[in-house]
Amino acid sequence: MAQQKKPLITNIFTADPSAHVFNDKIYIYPSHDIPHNGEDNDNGDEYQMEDYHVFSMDDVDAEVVDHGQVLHQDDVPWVSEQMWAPDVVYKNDTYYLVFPARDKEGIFRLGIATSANPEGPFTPDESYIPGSFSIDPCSFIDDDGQVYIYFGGLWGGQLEKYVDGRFVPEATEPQAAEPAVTPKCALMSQDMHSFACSPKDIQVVTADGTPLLAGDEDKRYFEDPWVHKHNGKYYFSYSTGTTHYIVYAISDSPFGPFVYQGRVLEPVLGWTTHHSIVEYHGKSYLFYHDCELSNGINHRRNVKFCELNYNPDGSIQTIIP
Ligand code: FUB
Repeated sequence: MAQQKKPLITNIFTADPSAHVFNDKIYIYPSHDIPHNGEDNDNGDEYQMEDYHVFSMDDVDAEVVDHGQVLHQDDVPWVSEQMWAPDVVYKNDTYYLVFPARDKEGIFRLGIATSANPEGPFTPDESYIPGSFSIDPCSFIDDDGQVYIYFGGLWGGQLEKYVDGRFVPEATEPQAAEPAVTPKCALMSQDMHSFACSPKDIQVVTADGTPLLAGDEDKRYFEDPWVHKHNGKYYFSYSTGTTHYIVYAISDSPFGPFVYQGRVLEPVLGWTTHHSIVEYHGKSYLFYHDCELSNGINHRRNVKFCELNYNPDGSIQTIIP
Protein backbone atom coordinates (compact mmCIF):
# COMPACT_ATOMS: atom_id res chain seq x y z
CA MET A 1 0.00 0.00 0.00
CA ALA A 2 2.72 2.49 0.95
CA GLN A 3 4.25 2.15 -2.54
CA GLN A 4 1.10 2.68 -4.59
CA LYS A 5 1.25 6.49 -4.78
CA LYS A 6 -2.53 6.76 -5.00
CA PRO A 7 -4.57 9.67 -3.63
CA LEU A 8 -4.65 9.18 0.14
CA ILE A 9 -7.56 11.50 0.92
CA THR A 10 -10.54 11.52 -1.42
CA ASN A 11 -13.40 13.15 0.55
CA ILE A 12 -11.98 16.67 0.09
CA PHE A 13 -9.15 18.20 -1.98
CA THR A 14 -5.93 18.42 0.05
CA ALA A 15 -2.42 19.72 -0.62
CA ASP A 16 0.86 20.73 1.07
CA PRO A 17 0.98 17.77 3.50
CA SER A 18 3.09 18.18 6.63
CA ALA A 19 3.39 14.70 8.17
CA HIS A 20 4.52 13.96 11.73
CA VAL A 21 4.52 10.99 14.09
CA PHE A 22 2.73 11.67 17.38
CA ASN A 23 1.73 8.91 19.83
CA ASP A 24 2.92 6.26 17.34
CA LYS A 25 0.45 7.43 14.65
CA ILE A 26 1.12 9.38 11.48
CA TYR A 27 -0.64 12.76 11.51
CA ILE A 28 -1.07 14.78 8.32
CA TYR A 29 -1.62 18.54 8.36
CA PRO A 30 -2.50 19.65 4.80
CA SER A 31 -4.04 22.65 3.11
CA HIS A 32 -7.72 22.24 2.19
CA ASP A 33 -8.25 23.20 -1.46
CA ILE A 34 -11.65 24.68 -2.27
CA PRO A 35 -13.03 24.06 -5.79
CA HIS A 36 -14.10 27.12 -7.79
CA ASN A 37 -14.11 28.19 -11.42
CA GLY A 38 -11.74 31.17 -11.23
CA GLU A 39 -8.56 31.39 -13.30
CA ASP A 40 -4.98 30.67 -12.22
CA ASN A 41 -2.48 33.52 -11.94
CA ASP A 42 1.07 34.17 -10.68
CA ASN A 43 -0.33 35.72 -7.49
CA GLY A 44 -1.80 32.37 -6.40
CA ASP A 45 -5.35 33.77 -6.28
CA GLU A 46 -6.67 30.33 -7.21
CA TYR A 47 -5.61 28.96 -3.81
CA GLN A 48 -8.64 30.16 -1.84
CA MET A 49 -8.31 27.96 1.25
CA GLU A 50 -10.33 28.92 4.34
CA ASP A 51 -9.78 26.19 6.91
CA TYR A 52 -7.73 23.19 8.04
CA HIS A 53 -8.60 19.54 8.57
CA VAL A 54 -6.31 17.05 10.38
CA PHE A 55 -5.88 13.47 9.20
CA SER A 56 -4.25 10.47 10.87
CA MET A 57 -3.26 6.90 10.11
CA ASP A 58 -2.67 4.18 12.72
CA ASP A 59 -0.06 2.65 10.40
CA VAL A 60 1.15 3.12 6.81
CA ASP A 61 -1.37 0.52 5.62
CA ALA A 62 -4.28 1.75 7.75
CA GLU A 63 -7.30 3.76 6.63
CA VAL A 64 -6.83 7.51 6.84
CA VAL A 65 -9.13 9.22 9.38
CA ASP A 66 -10.44 12.77 8.81
CA HIS A 67 -10.69 14.51 12.20
CA GLY A 68 -12.76 17.27 10.63
CA GLN A 69 -12.34 21.03 10.58
CA VAL A 70 -9.88 22.13 13.28
CA LEU A 71 -9.56 25.85 12.48
CA HIS A 72 -11.45 28.26 10.20
CA GLN A 73 -10.31 31.71 9.05
CA ASP A 74 -13.43 33.32 10.58
CA ASP A 75 -12.09 32.29 14.00
CA VAL A 76 -8.69 33.96 13.52
CA PRO A 77 -8.91 37.70 14.37
CA TRP A 78 -5.96 38.81 12.20
CA VAL A 79 -6.73 36.80 9.01
CA SER A 80 -8.48 38.09 5.89
CA GLU A 81 -8.05 35.12 3.51
CA GLN A 82 -5.90 32.31 2.07
CA MET A 83 -4.93 29.98 4.90
CA TRP A 84 -2.17 28.13 3.04
CA ALA A 85 0.32 25.35 3.87
CA PRO A 86 0.49 24.68 7.65
CA ASP A 87 2.72 22.64 9.94
CA VAL A 88 2.56 21.38 13.54
CA VAL A 89 5.20 20.94 16.23
CA TYR A 90 4.90 19.41 19.73
CA LYS A 91 6.56 21.21 22.65
CA ASN A 92 5.58 22.31 26.19
CA ASP A 93 2.94 19.48 26.26
CA THR A 94 1.15 21.42 23.50
CA TYR A 95 0.63 20.99 19.75
CA TYR A 96 1.42 24.25 17.94
CA LEU A 97 -0.15 24.75 14.51
CA VAL A 98 1.90 27.28 12.56
CA PHE A 99 0.16 28.60 9.47
CA PRO A 100 0.36 31.39 6.88
CA ALA A 101 -2.50 33.64 5.81
CA ARG A 102 -3.06 37.16 4.54
CA ASP A 103 -3.60 39.77 7.24
CA LYS A 104 -6.23 42.52 6.89
CA GLU A 105 -3.82 44.51 4.64
CA GLY A 106 -3.34 41.52 2.30
CA ILE A 107 0.20 40.78 3.52
CA PHE A 108 1.09 37.16 4.26
CA ARG A 109 2.00 36.53 7.92
CA LEU A 110 2.59 33.44 10.06
CA GLY A 111 0.25 32.60 12.93
CA ILE A 112 0.15 30.17 15.84
CA ALA A 113 -2.81 28.14 17.12
CA THR A 114 -2.62 25.62 19.95
CA SER A 115 -4.21 22.37 21.03
CA ALA A 116 -3.72 19.77 23.75
CA ASN A 117 -4.25 17.06 21.12
CA PRO A 118 -2.58 16.36 17.79
CA GLU A 119 -5.97 16.11 16.07
CA GLY A 120 -7.03 19.57 17.32
CA PRO A 121 -9.21 21.62 17.41
CA PHE A 122 -6.76 24.53 17.53
CA THR A 123 -7.20 27.87 19.32
CA PRO A 124 -5.54 30.78 17.48
CA ASP A 125 -3.46 33.60 18.96
CA GLU A 126 -5.06 37.07 18.71
CA SER A 127 -2.40 38.30 16.30
CA TYR A 128 0.28 36.91 14.00
CA ILE A 129 3.89 36.27 15.08
CA PRO A 130 5.48 39.74 15.27
CA GLY A 131 8.06 40.16 12.50
CA SER A 132 6.73 37.22 10.48
CA PHE A 133 6.04 37.36 6.76
CA SER A 134 5.55 35.24 3.62
CA ILE A 135 4.31 31.63 3.56
CA ASP A 136 5.02 27.90 3.95
CA PRO A 137 6.23 27.64 7.56
CA CYS A 138 8.04 24.40 8.37
CA SER A 139 8.72 23.68 12.03
CA PHE A 140 11.78 21.67 12.98
CA ILE A 141 12.48 20.63 16.57
CA ASP A 142 16.12 19.76 17.16
CA ASP A 143 17.44 17.16 19.61
CA ASP A 144 17.97 19.92 22.22
CA GLY A 145 14.27 20.94 22.07
CA GLN A 146 14.88 24.21 20.20
CA VAL A 147 12.24 24.90 17.53
CA TYR A 148 13.19 26.52 14.22
CA ILE A 149 10.65 27.86 11.72
CA TYR A 150 11.76 27.87 8.07
CA PHE A 151 9.56 29.84 5.71
CA GLY A 152 9.19 31.80 2.48
CA GLY A 153 7.69 31.57 -0.98
CA LEU A 154 8.20 33.63 -4.14
CA TRP A 155 5.49 35.35 -6.23
CA GLY A 156 2.12 34.89 -4.47
CA GLY A 157 4.07 34.14 -1.30
CA GLN A 158 5.66 37.66 -1.43
CA LEU A 159 9.17 36.57 -0.33
CA GLU A 160 10.96 38.69 -2.96
CA LYS A 161 9.14 41.76 -1.63
CA TYR A 162 11.14 41.72 1.63
CA VAL A 163 14.20 43.91 1.33
CA ASP A 164 16.33 44.31 4.49
CA GLY A 165 13.38 43.08 6.55
CA ARG A 166 10.91 45.62 5.09
CA PHE A 167 7.89 44.93 2.85
CA VAL A 168 8.51 46.73 -0.46
CA PRO A 169 5.42 46.13 -2.66
CA GLU A 170 7.23 47.03 -5.92
CA ALA A 171 10.31 44.82 -5.26
CA THR A 172 10.96 42.09 -7.84
CA GLU A 173 13.13 38.98 -8.12
CA PRO A 174 16.90 39.48 -8.70
CA GLN A 175 18.37 39.28 -12.22
CA ALA A 176 19.39 35.79 -13.40
CA ALA A 177 23.11 36.34 -12.67
CA GLU A 178 22.48 37.65 -9.14
CA PRO A 179 22.22 35.49 -6.01
CA ALA A 180 18.79 33.89 -5.61
CA VAL A 181 16.30 35.09 -3.00
CA THR A 182 16.96 33.14 0.21
CA PRO A 183 14.40 31.32 2.36
CA LYS A 184 14.31 32.43 6.00
CA CYS A 185 14.66 30.74 9.38
CA ALA A 186 13.88 31.98 12.88
CA LEU A 187 14.41 30.33 16.24
CA MET A 188 11.16 30.26 18.22
CA SER A 189 10.90 31.58 21.78
CA GLN A 190 10.47 28.94 24.50
CA ASP A 191 6.73 29.77 24.81
CA MET A 192 6.37 29.36 21.02
CA HIS A 193 4.41 32.56 20.43
CA SER A 194 7.19 34.76 19.05
CA PHE A 195 10.52 34.67 17.21
CA ALA A 196 13.57 34.56 19.49
CA CYS A 197 15.70 36.18 16.76
CA SER A 198 15.23 38.13 13.55
CA PRO A 199 14.64 35.83 10.56
CA LYS A 200 17.98 34.78 9.09
CA ASP A 201 18.81 34.10 5.43
CA ILE A 202 19.27 30.42 4.65
CA GLN A 203 21.95 30.03 2.00
CA VAL A 204 21.88 27.12 -0.44
CA VAL A 205 25.31 26.86 -2.04
CA THR A 206 27.16 24.76 -4.60
CA ALA A 207 29.88 22.31 -3.54
CA ASP A 208 32.47 25.14 -3.71
CA GLY A 209 30.39 27.39 -1.45
CA THR A 210 28.92 29.73 -4.10
CA PRO A 211 25.32 30.81 -3.39
CA LEU A 212 22.86 29.57 -6.03
CA LEU A 213 21.90 32.18 -8.62
CA ALA A 214 18.37 33.44 -9.34
CA GLY A 215 18.69 32.12 -12.91
CA ASP A 216 19.45 28.58 -11.76
CA GLU A 217 15.78 27.69 -11.69
CA ASP A 218 16.43 23.93 -11.59
CA LYS A 219 18.03 24.34 -8.15
CA ARG A 220 17.24 27.66 -6.48
CA TYR A 221 14.66 27.97 -3.69
CA PHE A 222 11.08 28.90 -4.63
CA GLU A 223 8.82 27.68 -1.75
CA ASP A 224 7.95 24.65 0.44
CA PRO A 225 10.87 24.28 2.91
CA TRP A 226 11.22 21.10 4.97
CA VAL A 227 14.00 20.20 7.39
CA HIS A 228 14.75 16.78 8.81
CA LYS A 229 17.80 15.17 10.35
CA HIS A 230 19.42 11.98 9.07
CA ASN A 231 22.58 10.50 10.56
CA GLY A 232 23.34 13.77 12.36
CA LYS A 233 23.09 15.97 9.23
CA TYR A 234 20.44 18.61 8.55
CA TYR A 235 18.58 18.03 5.28
CA PHE A 236 16.85 21.10 3.82
CA SER A 237 14.44 20.18 1.00
CA TYR A 238 12.22 22.52 -1.01
CA SER A 239 10.37 23.19 -4.26
CA THR A 240 12.06 24.91 -7.20
CA GLY A 241 8.63 26.26 -8.26
CA THR A 242 8.98 27.24 -11.91
CA THR A 243 10.83 24.01 -12.74
CA HIS A 244 8.63 21.86 -10.45
CA TYR A 245 11.28 19.78 -8.65
CA ILE A 246 11.64 18.91 -4.99
CA VAL A 247 15.39 19.14 -4.32
CA TYR A 248 17.57 18.99 -1.21
CA ALA A 249 20.73 20.36 0.36
CA ILE A 250 22.71 19.28 3.45
CA SER A 251 24.39 21.13 6.34
CA ASP A 252 25.98 20.52 9.73
CA SER A 253 23.98 23.44 11.18
CA PRO A 254 20.23 24.23 11.22
CA PHE A 255 21.06 27.75 9.95
CA GLY A 256 23.15 26.40 7.07
CA PRO A 257 24.77 27.08 4.69
CA PHE A 258 23.24 24.04 2.98
CA VAL A 259 25.16 22.41 0.13
CA TYR A 260 22.96 21.49 -2.83
CA GLN A 261 22.79 17.72 -3.47
CA GLY A 262 20.12 16.74 -6.00
CA ARG A 263 16.46 15.89 -6.53
CA VAL A 264 14.03 14.22 -4.16
CA LEU A 265 10.99 14.20 -6.48
CA GLU A 266 10.56 14.72 -10.20
CA PRO A 267 7.64 16.96 -11.36
CA VAL A 268 4.10 15.84 -10.56
CA LEU A 269 0.81 16.50 -12.39
CA GLY A 270 -0.06 20.14 -11.60
CA TRP A 271 1.96 23.37 -11.24
CA THR A 272 2.80 23.20 -7.54
CA THR A 273 4.79 20.54 -5.78
CA HIS A 274 5.04 20.45 -1.96
CA HIS A 275 6.26 17.80 0.44
CA SER A 276 7.33 16.56 3.85
CA ILE A 277 9.61 13.73 4.97
CA VAL A 278 8.87 11.63 8.05
CA GLU A 279 10.37 8.54 9.65
CA TYR A 280 7.99 5.88 10.92
CA HIS A 281 8.90 2.48 12.36
CA GLY A 282 12.40 2.59 10.85
CA LYS A 283 11.41 3.65 7.32
CA SER A 284 11.27 7.08 5.73
CA TYR A 285 8.29 8.38 3.78
CA LEU A 286 7.72 11.26 1.38
CA PHE A 287 4.33 12.96 1.59
CA TYR A 288 3.48 15.15 -1.42
CA HIS A 289 0.57 16.16 -3.61
CA ASP A 290 -0.49 16.13 -7.24
CA CYS A 291 -3.72 16.81 -9.17
CA GLU A 292 -4.70 13.26 -10.12
CA LEU A 293 -8.21 13.41 -8.62
CA SER A 294 -9.08 16.55 -10.63
CA ASN A 295 -7.23 15.51 -13.81
CA GLY A 296 -4.77 18.37 -13.48
CA ILE A 297 -6.72 21.34 -12.08
CA ASN A 298 -3.99 23.24 -10.20
CA HIS A 299 -6.07 24.24 -7.17
CA ARG A 300 -7.78 20.84 -6.71
CA ARG A 301 -4.96 18.74 -5.35
CA ASN A 302 -4.68 15.45 -3.47
CA VAL A 303 -2.14 14.17 -0.97
CA LYS A 304 -0.09 11.04 -1.67
CA PHE A 305 2.83 9.32 0.02
CA CYS A 306 5.50 6.72 -0.75
CA GLU A 307 8.66 5.31 0.75
CA LEU A 308 11.85 7.37 0.52
CA ASN A 309 15.24 5.62 0.48
CA TYR A 310 18.80 6.75 1.17
CA ASN A 311 21.98 5.49 -0.41
CA PRO A 312 24.78 4.37 1.95
CA ASP A 313 26.49 7.79 1.52
CA GLY A 314 23.38 9.60 2.82
CA SER A 315 22.15 10.81 -0.57
CA ILE A 316 18.42 10.47 -1.30
CA GLN A 317 17.23 8.21 -4.12
CA THR A 318 15.19 10.39 -6.51
CA ILE A 319 11.49 9.47 -6.64
CA ILE A 320 9.62 9.34 -9.96
CA PRO A 321 5.96 10.16 -9.31
O1 FUB B 1 -1.14 25.77 -1.34
C1 FUB B 1 -0.78 27.08 -1.70
C2 FUB B 1 0.64 27.13 -2.12
O2 FUB B 1 0.87 26.24 -3.20
C3 FUB B 1 1.64 26.70 -1.09
O3 FUB B 1 1.89 27.67 -0.13
C4 FUB B 1 2.79 26.39 -1.94
O4 FUB B 1 3.83 25.69 -1.32
C5 FUB B 1 2.14 25.64 -3.08
O5 FUB B 1 1.97 24.28 -2.77
